[in-house]
Amino acid sequence: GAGEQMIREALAHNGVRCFLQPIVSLSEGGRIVGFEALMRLQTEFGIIGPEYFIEVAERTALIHPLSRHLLEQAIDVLADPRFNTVYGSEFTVNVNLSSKQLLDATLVEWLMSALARRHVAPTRLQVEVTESSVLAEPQTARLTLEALRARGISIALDDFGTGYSSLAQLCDLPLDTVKLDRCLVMHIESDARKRHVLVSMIELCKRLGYRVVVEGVEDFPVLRTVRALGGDSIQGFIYARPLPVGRVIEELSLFP
Ligand code: G
Ligand code: G
Ligand code: G
Ligand code: NA
Ligand code: MN
Repeated sequence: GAGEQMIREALAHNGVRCFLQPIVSLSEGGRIVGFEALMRLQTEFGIIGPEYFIEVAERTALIHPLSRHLLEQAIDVLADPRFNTVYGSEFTVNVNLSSKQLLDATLVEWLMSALARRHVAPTRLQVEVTESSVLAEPQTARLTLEALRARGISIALDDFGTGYSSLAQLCDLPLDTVKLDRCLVMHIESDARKRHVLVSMIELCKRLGYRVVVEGVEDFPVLRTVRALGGDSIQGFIYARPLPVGRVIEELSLFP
C-alpha cells in the first residue's frame, strides 16, 4: 500500500481524483439519477485506488483533507452546468465518509459552506456510511448524521448485507437510503436461498421507508430480478465502471 508520504505528496500536488459511477433508476427506464464519487490518488506510480491508501489515511488522520478535496470536487460536479444540462438539476452525488469523519465536529458546517459557496442545495448531496463506521462511536456518529440530515443532506447506509448487518441498526439509524451489498445479488440465479434473502431485504428496507439501491449489478438477469423485486435503483458494472469526471462528460452524456 501507499505510505503516508505518498498521500502527503498527492495532497500537495492536487493529486486527489474524483471518479464517478452512475446510479441508475429502475422505475424510470434507466435514467441516471445520481453518481457515487469514489476517491483515487495520482501518484508517481500512476492512479491508485482506495484499497492502497484508505487504511493509512484513516490511521494518520489524512482522511480529513483527502475527503475534503473529494467533497469539493463532488460539489463542483453538482454545480457543473454540463452535468445539470444532461442529467437535470435534481441528480445527486454520494460521497463515502469514514468513521473518523463522523466524529469531526467541524465537518457539518464546513460542508454547508462548501455547498453554499457553489450555490448547491444540500439535498443533492448524500453521504454513505457503513455500520462499522457508525459503531466505532455510536452516540457521536449519530449526532453527526442527525445534524447532516437536519440540514437536508441525505444518508445512505452502505454495504448492507455484508459484515454484521444488524437489523436493530437498520431500524434505528437516521437513514434515507440503504445500499445493498453486491454479495446479496451474487448467485441469485442459481441459488434459491440467496434469492429469498434478497427478496426479504428489499421488502424490509422498503417497509422501513428507505430507498433501495442495489450495488454490484453486473448482468441482465440480476437487473431484471432487482427491478421485479421493487429495488429503486442500481449501481454496477453493467452500466458503467467508476470513471474520471471528464470521461463521464464525454461518454455518458451521450446516454442521459
Ligand atoms: O472505488 P472502489 O473501487 O475501489 O472503492 C473501494 C472502497 O473504498 C469502497 O469501500 C469505498 O467505499 C471506499 N472509498 C472510495 N472513495 C472513498 C472516499 O472518498 N472516502 C472513504 N472513506 N472511502 C472511500
Ligand atoms: O463504497 P463501496 O464499497 O460501495 O464502493 C463501491 C465499490 O464497488 C467500488 O470499489 C466500485 O469499484 C465497486 N463496484 C461497483 N460496481 C461494481 C460491480 O458491478 N461489480 C464489482 N465487482 N464491483 C463493483
Ligand atoms: O421518491 P423521491 O421523491 O424522493 O424521488 C426524488 C427523485 O429521486 C426522483 O426524481 C427519482 O427519480 C430520484 N431517484 C430515484 N431513485 C434514486 C436513487 O436511488 N438515488 C437517488 N439519489 N435518487 C433517486
Ligand atoms: Na460507498
Ligand atoms: Mn457499497
